[in-house]
Amino acid sequence: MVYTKIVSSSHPKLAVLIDPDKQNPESLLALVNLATNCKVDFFFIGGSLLLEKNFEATIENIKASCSIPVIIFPGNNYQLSSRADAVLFLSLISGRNPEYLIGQQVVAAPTIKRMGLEAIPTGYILIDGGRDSSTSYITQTMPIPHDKTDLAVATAQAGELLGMKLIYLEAGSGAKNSVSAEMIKTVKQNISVPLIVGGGIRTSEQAEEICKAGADILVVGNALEETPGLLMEISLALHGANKEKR
Ligand code: 1GP
Repeated sequence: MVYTKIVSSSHPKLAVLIDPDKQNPESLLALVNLATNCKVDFFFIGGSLLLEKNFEATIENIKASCSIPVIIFPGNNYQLSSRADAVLFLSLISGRNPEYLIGQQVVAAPTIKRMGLEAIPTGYILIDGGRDSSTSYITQTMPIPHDKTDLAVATAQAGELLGMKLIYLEAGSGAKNSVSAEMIKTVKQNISVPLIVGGGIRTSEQAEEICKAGADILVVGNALEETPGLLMEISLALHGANKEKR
């Protein structure tokens, strides 16, 4: 079970986000090999808007090339596959759009059950990352302002009380500013489920700061497209943050 792996230790874990539309088989294989060398813990796969029909094939290719678990990070209810190891069953709890709080989930649930796919209930919280995000536009929801830590904490607590097993603080893919260390630290102190943090992470220093603040899983996507070498730096930074946590 993927969730068991997530909670099995308090070491910060590293997830690489793969947007299937941005990969071809060669670039995917290179990324998978790099991720294996960098001891990446999970692949997240999905996107706000997928136009190419290679979602399934991308998962299949990853599974054929490595043993890193593939977790679907769905932009909508079409992004499901029985070949994946799990799906983040997201509810956008920072928003007030019923379609992304429960509507998409109702459509997806029978398929997930039929596939026997592990679904991990996840409270998805969008934080202002300093620029308009695709998530905000597609879901027609407002992010929580970057400095409103109290709102992020209350939202995360509500998610936990509703039974969500993970909380995801998301600054949006390609965010100018990642979620602040102060917000991560305060949210983490006020919940007891693992915390995922992503959006706009471009340096190993940022990664280290985010893990020290309390993130259990760090998600990196965009930055690796331009600078694949960053993955090794982030992986080493995580191990450093890990030593200080212990
Ligand atoms: C976005 O949190 C992820 O959903 C990753 O963001 O692409 O900015 O790394 P980046």
